[in-house]
Amino acid sequence: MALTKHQELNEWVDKMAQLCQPDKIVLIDGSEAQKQQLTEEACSTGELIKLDQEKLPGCLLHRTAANDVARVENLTYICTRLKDDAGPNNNWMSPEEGYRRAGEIFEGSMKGRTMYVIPFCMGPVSSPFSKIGVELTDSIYVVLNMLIMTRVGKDVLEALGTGGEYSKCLHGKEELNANKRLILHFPEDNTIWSVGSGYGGNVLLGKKCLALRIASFLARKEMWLAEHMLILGIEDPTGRIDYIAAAFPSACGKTNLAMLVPPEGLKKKGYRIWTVGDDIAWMRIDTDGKLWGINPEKGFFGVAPGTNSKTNPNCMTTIKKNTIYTNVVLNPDGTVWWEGCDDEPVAEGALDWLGQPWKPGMKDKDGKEILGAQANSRFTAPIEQCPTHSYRLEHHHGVNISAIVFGGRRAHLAPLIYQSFDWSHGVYVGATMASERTAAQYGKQGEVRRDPMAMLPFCGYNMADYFEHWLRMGVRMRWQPKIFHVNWFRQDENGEYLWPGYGENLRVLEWILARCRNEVEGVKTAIGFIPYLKDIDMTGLDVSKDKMKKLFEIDPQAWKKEAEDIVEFFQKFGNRMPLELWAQHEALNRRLDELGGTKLKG
Ligand code: OXD
Ligand code: MN
Repeated sequence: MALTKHQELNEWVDKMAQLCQPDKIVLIDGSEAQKQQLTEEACSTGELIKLDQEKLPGCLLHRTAANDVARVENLTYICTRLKDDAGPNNNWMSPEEGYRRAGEIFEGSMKGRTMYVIPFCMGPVSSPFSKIGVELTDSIYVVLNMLIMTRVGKDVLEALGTGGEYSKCLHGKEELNANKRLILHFPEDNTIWSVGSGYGGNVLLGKKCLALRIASFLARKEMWLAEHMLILGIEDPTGRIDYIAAAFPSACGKTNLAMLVPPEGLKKKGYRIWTVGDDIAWMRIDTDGKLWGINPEKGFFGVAPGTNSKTNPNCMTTIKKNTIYTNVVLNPDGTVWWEGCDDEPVAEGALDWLGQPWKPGMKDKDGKEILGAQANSRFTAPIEQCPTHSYRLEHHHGVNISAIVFGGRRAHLAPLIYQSFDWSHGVYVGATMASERTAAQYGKQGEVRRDPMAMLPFCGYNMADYFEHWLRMGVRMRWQPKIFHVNWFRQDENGEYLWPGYGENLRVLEWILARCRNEVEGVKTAIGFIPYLKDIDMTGLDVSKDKMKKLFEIDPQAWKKEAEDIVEFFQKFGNRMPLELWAQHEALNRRLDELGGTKLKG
């Protein structure tokens, strides 16, 4: 019997099966029974470990290979016919070379294994925002993660019908061999091939590969935005909800911000936060001329270390059941542990993320502490388990976006918050974002790298064209969201954080809302508007005036230096770079000369 009613899809699955030569092909139908059966199978082979089902019902643990713990930007390629279309922001290979090189690795790679066929939908099934994909994989871990992260199964095939469009996604573990690892995107063919890895960001192909790289390419063609952004709603005591989309590089606290708990001091104001998404936003201009957004995902794939009841209590509730943990410590009682969680590590009998006996305080031969959980260890959990999840998650047209926030991890330079002068300046602010590298990426941690709109690793085409696209989107909108930049990570001269972050960030979001509603004035500086200090509600928070001053300090010399760095970055894109952004750059330089640094106003 044919696999599906979609003839072309069946033919593609056949063709990929001829290449990979699996023993069996199994269609994933999204049923609980099939999920249970696959879970049992993976537990019997050791691919997954069942955790204590009373303390952590439905929870599982997976360990990746030691060399396979993060996204591999150096092995991630955009395969367009013309190299320039991929741009200097991407590694490039021609489609012929990509299919040939990966094809050689895929050849026969699923012998003795099963190929699972996962029909999935990014976004609510049948929403005009949504896109369908089909992922072929030989990993049960991938299947079970996709069941949490995306909408999977019969409804999706129904929506696809007999001839609907879908992204062709092929994944193979191929012994998790780093020398045979390639993450290839063929945007012109709506195709993704990923081989040699088992790490989420490389293999859950609906996420970074489809929902960002391929989707960004499609979004430019179809006039919408696919962004590396969380979406949260802030409900005020009158019941009005404003939605904010915010872009931060990986591991900069997007998940925490998306589930923020109002701080004690602001509790009596009665704000409520609604979580729409923590990682990806797809946004379209609706017939009202406003920007509307959805979260195409249905789960969280979040970073475990540092997650606890203080930093993110809603997340802690979310991950107590039906969660897949990856690369954390296994306690002898079948529970899990990671650095910066609520509990003390157990003294005896724990296994580290590699499955080796581990004790707190263990050191390696160079005297460096051995981490129990891998620094980029993760949890995969359903969004509907989050106490703050938005009731709009299944709404086909999403939520209206009032503000866009860009943010980076900068020890110096960027103030706590500033607002761009207008859309075009806001695009410049996003295009010049920079952040210090974290454990989610390979490379030297702490080093500042430019990461425009937090999309550097995820923009599936030439970023100069992407900036142009953002500018055009602004022109098309009748109501443009206001654009802001935040930095929760500014430090003083002793390396101490100046701002407490987490729930206290609501104080900054409150100013953003007040600006969107034209309720407060801003102080004009060379880089944008900053708040009058009186407009940031500090009730119940003890941050000295001196620290506040430092948080908002704008050092014209340091900004001039930043501007030079920006020139170097923009120049990489040659004459494809939109002139409008160069004009914004000139204007910044002029304002730095004219206005100099900040004069904070009370
Ligand atoms: C992620 C990332 O996993 O950005 O979300 O790396
Ligand atoms: Mn991300």
